[in-house]
Amino acid sequence: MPAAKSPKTKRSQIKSSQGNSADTAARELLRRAYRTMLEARLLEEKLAALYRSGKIVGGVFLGRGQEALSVALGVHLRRGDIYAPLIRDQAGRLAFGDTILDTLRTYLGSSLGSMRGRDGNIHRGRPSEGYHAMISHLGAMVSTVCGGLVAKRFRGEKSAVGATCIGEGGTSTGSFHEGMNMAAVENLPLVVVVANNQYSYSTPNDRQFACSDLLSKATGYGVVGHRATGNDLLDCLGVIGEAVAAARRGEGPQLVVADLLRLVGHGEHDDASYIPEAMKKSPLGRDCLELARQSLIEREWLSKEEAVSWHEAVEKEVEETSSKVLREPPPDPAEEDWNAFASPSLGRNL
Ligand SMILES: Cc1ncc(C[n+]2csc(CCOP(=O)(O)OP(=O)(O)O)c2C)c(N)n1
Repeated sequence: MPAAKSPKTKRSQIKSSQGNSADTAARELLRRAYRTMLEARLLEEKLAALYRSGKIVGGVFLGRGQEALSVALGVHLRRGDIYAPLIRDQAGRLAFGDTILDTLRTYLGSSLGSMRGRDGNIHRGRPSEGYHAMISHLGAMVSTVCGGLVAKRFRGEKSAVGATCIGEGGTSTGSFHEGMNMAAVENLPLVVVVANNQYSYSTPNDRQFACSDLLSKATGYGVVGHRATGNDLLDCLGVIGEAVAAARRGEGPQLVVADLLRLVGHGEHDDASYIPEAMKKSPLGRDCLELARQSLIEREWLSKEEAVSWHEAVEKEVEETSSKVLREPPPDPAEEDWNAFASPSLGRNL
């Protein structure tokens, strides 16, 4: 039985000095992560506008303010890994290989999308590529990733990791407990990233859990804990990079807890008026995208001109893709052949 491991605090492994290949790799990783955050932000702004103009059916839940944490997990996963994103993980999804085109096709109900216009917005994935479609019931994805990892173990696939994200509210569910416990007992290469955005919808943390520090849950399960600053891209990349590497080395489940604030309502139907102004103005409320841009420019890893041209290019791509998808055909019920419970094309590589 492995001994309970104490939570760790890891600081960023990404240094600002320049001149060797490690620095070049760090620079490219940071630039790629920032560009992906920008894509997620501008894509979600478009989704919010489409929702308000009545073009999207169902809810729209955004990850504004959580892109640094989300992307940091997505960029550290690779082909053969399992990724189960949650509602605020547009940035992680894009980093894991999802596209602006397929995202818009799903939200706008195009029959040409991977969900063929049949499923709502965030419940999209490609299980055969290890990209799990989200189940709404909070905590459930911990178990689906554990199941996928056990399947890989049976097949003798040794180097894959499985990862999921969850809000702090989701850590209060029975599913989270069962999944974490199973991962710990089986010593699975699981990485769980907890975005502690202080509110579970409108419920504040003191009505959600009684421990003084969420990271102490790691000790309770006997897994390694890491702490990241949720709106600091460099820190998120360093800490999550270490957590993913440790899981890949066979060191068992890793729990990352990051404090931040979502800079929008729970969904686009919510104005977040329950979040106090003082909290919004505190360091927690600083915009991770703006901080990442400043940090890249200060290091001279991105010029101001490049930042502007990236913004314009992504905006253009989002606009053009949205116009194209709005003209695509909706699903035709008479043509449907996709079964509710099993489909030969799904599930081979869970
Ligand atoms: C088991 C379960 N209970 C309730 C809900 C409804 N619900 C969806 S999101 C949400 C709030 C989640 O809060 P948190 O886990 O902190 O994530 P955040 O929204 O803050 O990112 C709730 C209550 C659900 N999906 N599943």
